[in-house]
Amino acid sequence: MLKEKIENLKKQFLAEIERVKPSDEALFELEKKYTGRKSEFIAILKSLKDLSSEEKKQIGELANNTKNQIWEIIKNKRQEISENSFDAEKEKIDVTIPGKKKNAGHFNPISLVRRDIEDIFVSMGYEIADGPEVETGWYNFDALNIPKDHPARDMQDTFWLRQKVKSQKSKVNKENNEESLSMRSQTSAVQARYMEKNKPPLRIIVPGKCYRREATDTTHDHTFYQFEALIVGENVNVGNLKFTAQEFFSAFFKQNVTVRLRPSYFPFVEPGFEFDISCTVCGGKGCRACKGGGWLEIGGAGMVNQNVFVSAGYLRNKYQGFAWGFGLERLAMMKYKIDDVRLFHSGDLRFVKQF
Ligand code: FA5
Repeated sequence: MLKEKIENLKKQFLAEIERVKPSDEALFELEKKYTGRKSEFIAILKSLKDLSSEEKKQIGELANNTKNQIWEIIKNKRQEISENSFDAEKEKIDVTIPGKKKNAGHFNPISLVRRDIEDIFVSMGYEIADGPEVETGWYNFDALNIPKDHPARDMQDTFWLRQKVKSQKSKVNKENNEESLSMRSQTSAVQARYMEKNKPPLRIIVPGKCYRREATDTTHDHTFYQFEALIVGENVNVGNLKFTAQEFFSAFFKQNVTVRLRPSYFPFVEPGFEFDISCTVCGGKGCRACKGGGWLEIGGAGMVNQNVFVSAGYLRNKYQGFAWGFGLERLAMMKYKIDDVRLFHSGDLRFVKQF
């Protein structure tokens, strides 16, 4: 009877191992079920003790053989699984299939130009300074020698905010002791801010965003970038200004660019200049970018007015300095031959992706 039981167990095992999907877990479960401590097989082996020695020998041998066969079958199945686990068909790589293109971000031309400018000036020993885009009337105008009723203020009429702040020294607003905030219209606003906290000699550039209420055209946008330069020392002159600008433009355009200084008026400089460079889109012949003139107005410049030094807390006539405020987009337009400033903020990916 035990003999039949063993043979039935074997048959049952063989049928079951054919049915299960071979996996390490499934084989472990089968091994446990048929030969584990709590298996029927072990129960049979334990009951051998009640048999005669002849039967013990016979059944014992059969049980052991059967158990060994089960183990052998399981062992072979395990071997098969490990051999088949590498599926050459699944694993093969077709190196000729075109790869998936990764969309990498890249810099906007304004950032590219800004980084170039910063590199050049840092190599000339300048510090890069910064200031807020929401600015008080004091720093954007009054400290720059532009009092409230001065016409130069209208030229840069900008976006005013409703919020008012405690007046910062502005004589005009002393009565009610508060003044309006606006989006700064020029990076010159950083001049007095920086000088209040730093004593000469100093050399800074201030790249940053400016805002103006403009009727926009190919060279004017409502939001644009300028970069200010400010040098203050005891012996600074217009020659230094022109030389520095020329050094910068040659490095920036990697070619000789013609510079033109025209007398102009900005209340915060004396003397003051309008600063032009030859149009690099058309080489000076005249095109849409330079509105046919061959020159592109890059910015304003001049020797710092002593009133600005006084507003910043310096002694009158102790120092001299030069300053300029150049348009960043205008430089980018020339460098990359772009003929409309409004493209920079258009959000048009066809434009941005070209850089
Ligand atoms: C100024 O803003 C003065 N703060 C510059 C200055 C600094 C003069 C230091 C003296 C000493 P202006 O308004 O001309 O000046 O602007 C300077 C430059 O900013 C322009 O030449 C132009 O390149 C750029 N810019 C001005 N307005 C716009 C605009 N709406 N869109 C694009 N670029 C502009």
